[in-house]
Amino acid sequence: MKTIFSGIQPSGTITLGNYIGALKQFVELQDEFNCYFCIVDEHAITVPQEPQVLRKNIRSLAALYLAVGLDPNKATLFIQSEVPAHAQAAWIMQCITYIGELERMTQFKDKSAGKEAVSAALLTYPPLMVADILLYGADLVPVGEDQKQHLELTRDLAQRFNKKYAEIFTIPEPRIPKVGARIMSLQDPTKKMSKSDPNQKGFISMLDEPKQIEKKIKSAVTDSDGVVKYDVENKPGVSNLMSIYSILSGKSIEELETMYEGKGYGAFKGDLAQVVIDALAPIQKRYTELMESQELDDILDKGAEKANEVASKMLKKMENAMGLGRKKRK
Ligand code: ATP
Ligand code: LTN
Repeated sequence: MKTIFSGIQPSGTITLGNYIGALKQFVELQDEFNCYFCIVDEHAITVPQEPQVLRKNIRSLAALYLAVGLDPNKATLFIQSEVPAHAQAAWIMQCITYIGELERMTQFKDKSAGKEAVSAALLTYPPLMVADILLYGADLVPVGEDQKQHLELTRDLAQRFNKKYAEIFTIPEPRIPKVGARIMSLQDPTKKMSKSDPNQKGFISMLDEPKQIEKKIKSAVTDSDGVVKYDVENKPGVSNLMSIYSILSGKSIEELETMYEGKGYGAFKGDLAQVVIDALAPIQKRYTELMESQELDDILDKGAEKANEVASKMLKKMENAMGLGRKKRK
């Protein structure tokens, strides 16, 4: 059975973009693969986080992973900081990474642009992600389009290590969905929808109430020609809304174009809001139940135990290969 690893940052409540680009795939994959899904809190602290808010977001993300349909009997769900091998392996990976490689990462450029104080960890973020993936021998990494460059670096570093020290790493492949790999901001359809966007109107959170969803979709930026047609280049706003509609309803883009021929954006947006509300309602219900239960902690405890077992073995192999410390007896 092939292995899958993926992670989401607890940097806010996850958005419809995270769901469509990542989480939705996770659920589809858990039957066929040996899956590890991680709440990457150590990645989240590369930018300032309020401790109480971070705690809350970690728990909330765990509940959402389960609420969308992740089954803890099939997949391992755990919190990154509860498995120390991640930070340890990240240090090792940093030692074989060139600064130039990190400075080229678009996520670093985007997140550091215009900021006065940028943490060193924002730059060294990718080797931690590389460590996450390689520790579990992942074959496949389901992510949205924005993570493609980080996956390329992961492959490069795995190959570099294998060549220089010992052939211990599997070279992972990204798994990017064909549709919905990049859901755009509702306020600026040239920017990806992001949970840490200071403009709340730009994203739909998985926990938004029906009224908020309706409001956000109604005020989504479109264009002035009033035609519901998929054309990313000239009609990025409408095309983005159509992608969301298509993925959540199962209707094809062509079907949507026919359905809304001559109807304008009002009707289209109204229906889309309902589609989103209906898709999120059962998830939100299950989420509330989970947040109130003890089940969540039991699942995370078990997940951390299993992850620690697997990750510490690989970390030992890495340390041995590099000659760190004394040779491990077992
Ligand atoms: P942040 O705003 O804090 O940087 P984010 O919303 O970009 O966070 P991540 O936690 O970095 O989300 O990403 C989790 C997963 O969701 C990744 O696989 C990422 O590729 C995917 N993803 C994030 N944003 C989108 C989007 N707009 N469309 C599709 N997939 C996305
Ligand atoms: N960098 C990713 C989150 C992330 C991740 C991972 C994704 C951290 N570690 C390992 C896949 C595999 C992001 O910003 N979306």
